[in-house]
Amino acid sequence: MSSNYTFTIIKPDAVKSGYIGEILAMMNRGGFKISALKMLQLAQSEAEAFYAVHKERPFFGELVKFMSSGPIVVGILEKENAVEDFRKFIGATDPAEAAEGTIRRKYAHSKGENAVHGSDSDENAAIEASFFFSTSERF
Ligand code: FUP
Repeated sequence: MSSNYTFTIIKPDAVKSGYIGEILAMMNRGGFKISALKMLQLAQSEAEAFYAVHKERPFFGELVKFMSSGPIVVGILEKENAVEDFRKFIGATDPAEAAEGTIRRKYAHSKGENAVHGSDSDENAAIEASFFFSTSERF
């Protein structure tokens, strides 16, 4: 059975462009309920730890640099079938391939600076949510 939450990040590009409010509103309208939320900036070492699964990929260095370059907003979103539905809702990794009406189509500029993150499995949603939130910060 799939769990009912996913983990999201509004990335530095979208925060810098002033899209926090619009993106959160879009998530709400899409049926995702915010059950945890905070704004912070990752240290380089924290970004490396969060993206450790990608450490062999050629873009790892750039990804870490970008994700620690400015403030981000992290959150937990609740909905039935949250992980799969949210992946569809944000669109393809490359905004040029993201479907009309998705968050990345609307707010992302490139494959690297692509506005938002969404967990790719229930297992990763649990790992990522607990990376940022203690139990007293989850509602
Ligand atoms: P996604 O799950 O859609 O975020 O995409 P991936 O798991 O393929 O990639 C993880 C992160 O690596 C993306 F958010 C952006 C970054 N990335 C790049 O910087 N360059 C690439 O060519 C592919 C991904």
